[in-house]
Amino acid sequence: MHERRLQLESRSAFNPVAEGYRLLLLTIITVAVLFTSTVLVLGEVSRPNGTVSGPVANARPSPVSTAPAAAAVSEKGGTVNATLTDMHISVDRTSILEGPVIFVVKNNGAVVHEFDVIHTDVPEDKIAADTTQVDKVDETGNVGETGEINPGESKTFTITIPAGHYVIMCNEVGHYAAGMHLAFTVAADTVNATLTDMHISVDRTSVDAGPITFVVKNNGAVVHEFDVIKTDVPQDKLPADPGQPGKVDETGNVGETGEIEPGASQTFTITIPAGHYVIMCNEANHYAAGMHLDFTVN
Ligand SMILES: [Cu+2]
Repeated sequence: MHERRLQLESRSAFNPVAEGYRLLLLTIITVAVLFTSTVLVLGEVSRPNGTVSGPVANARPSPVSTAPAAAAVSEKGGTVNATLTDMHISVDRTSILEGPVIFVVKNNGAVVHEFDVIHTDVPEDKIAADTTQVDKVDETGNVGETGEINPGESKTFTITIPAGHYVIMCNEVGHYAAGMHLAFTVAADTVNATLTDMHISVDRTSVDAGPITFVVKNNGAVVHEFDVIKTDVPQDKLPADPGQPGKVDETGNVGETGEIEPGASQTFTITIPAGHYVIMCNEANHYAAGMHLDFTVN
């Protein structure tokens, strides 16, 4: 009996046909498993959101989606993403070029918070107490805010604020004192100009559209001015002003300093569209003497 069982086992184990089918089946299964794994791994890697499926990611409201539209209007400003926790404010940038600013604020804390933007020269941790409200600070200079945000929720607002120093804070009772504040800077997009007898020099001849601040210094010995003219005419081809000898036509003037005494400076900010401009001094005979240059707003 023992011998017979051995015979049966050995007969089935060494059956060449059965062995052939078994190897073929194993090979098919192995190839199928490898192929499926490869497809799964590649699919996972090529998906930007990792394991989050496309439909779920798309269903989630995306507050940042408003950014491209605003960016098309102006190259200045942009989006600031902020996160509120108990008790801290974090932002993905602490300065921005003057222009429309979109604040996208998420409350990741367990309690209600708010997000206030205050225009002030006071350092972030030196805002005065509000004399009428216990454990709150004075909101003088508030230029924009979310209002209260519930835990887990987001709010977005857009403001165009001038260059300067700002404090961002939460003014829920006790939250400022607990540390919910930070300094924020809006920087002017500045063109520095120097006037001499008889030349204008600038540190840049092109800027992006949006607010531009001209800082103009008269280093000459006589009075000069600084005029910005929107025109398709080249810098040295402005027509003469028939009514004023020695001066040129100022049609298209979008901003100027007025007269600047020797040694003095003047600053002005204008928001002008893309195009070609001529910058010049129109004191009598100064244009003809060479006080002009081409300027481009992109
Ligand atoms: Cu001049």
